[in-house]
Amino acid sequence: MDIGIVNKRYAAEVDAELERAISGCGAPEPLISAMRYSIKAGGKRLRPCLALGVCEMLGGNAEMALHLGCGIEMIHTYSLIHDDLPCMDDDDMRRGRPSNHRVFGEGQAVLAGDGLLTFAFEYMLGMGLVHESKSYFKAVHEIARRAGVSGMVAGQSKDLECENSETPDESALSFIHSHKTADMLTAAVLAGAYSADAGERQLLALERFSQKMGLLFQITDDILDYSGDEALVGKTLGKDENSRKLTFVTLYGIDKARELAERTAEEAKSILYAAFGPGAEYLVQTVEKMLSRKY
Ligand code: GRG
Repeated sequence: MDIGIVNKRYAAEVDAELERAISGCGAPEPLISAMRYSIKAGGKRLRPCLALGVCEMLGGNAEMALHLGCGIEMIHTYSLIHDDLPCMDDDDMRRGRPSNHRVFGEGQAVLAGDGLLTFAFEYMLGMGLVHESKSYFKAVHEIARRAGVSGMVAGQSKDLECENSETPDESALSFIHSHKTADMLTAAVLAGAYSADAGERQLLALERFSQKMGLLFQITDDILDYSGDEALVGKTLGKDENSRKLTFVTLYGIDKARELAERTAEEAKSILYAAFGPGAEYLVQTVEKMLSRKY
């Protein structure tokens, strides 16, 4: 399997479905343009690809995974728009182009984020009425929980609280990455699993795997902020150190952060081999790609 080819196929399906959904969402101008601007800004589509990849790995219903994956991508995109606002990370660039509020103004950017978040659930629940599957609704509940006040929003809140903190705090860092970053990746993996009616043991193994993958993703994100290529990453780099943000690089240094990334990738793969054997090739390659990512 060549994961690059597989993900290209998934991303094309996701792009087409997102465009179809957003076109019919009923938002007026300029709200619709602001929502579409960020949705179509060229993200990696990592989360919907994960949902589709896990669903295919377990022989599930690809339509369900596509609908859940697109909802997750809308939620992810809202979080990026809000994260870039001056009251949060204050970033001028995202996905290689000016961030949403730089183009549409702060008010419309807040609303584009609100719109994507709310529409994500309108869309996923609407599709749920077509699928009529209890597992699908379990997935929507899981997504809501992991995006919300005990998930990504909680992680972002702690992250803001820890900015400029004088004392490095490992437990705060662990809380931040596991909620701000890993929860939405976990939601995507579990959405794929629910689309395949996965059993408890598979769900548990995938949850454990996703937490490791989320940790790996955050460490590589912090490494890219320290030593990545701005043109490839598509956003302003070096901000973590300048704003004395709590990250794996500011806490442990670059060499230890790289070591930790490698160890975490091995741990993630071990969970996969133990639970799924060679059938987990898609996720194994995802981990390897994440470890060496340049953007
Ligand atoms: C505003 C509630 C709220 C949350 C914001 C997304 C986020 C939480 C913060 C962004 C800061 C950050 C770098 C988080 C690390 C993980 C992350 C979400 C990175 C961006 O995801 P990618 O690389 O982005 O998958 P693309 O653009 O490819 O989709």
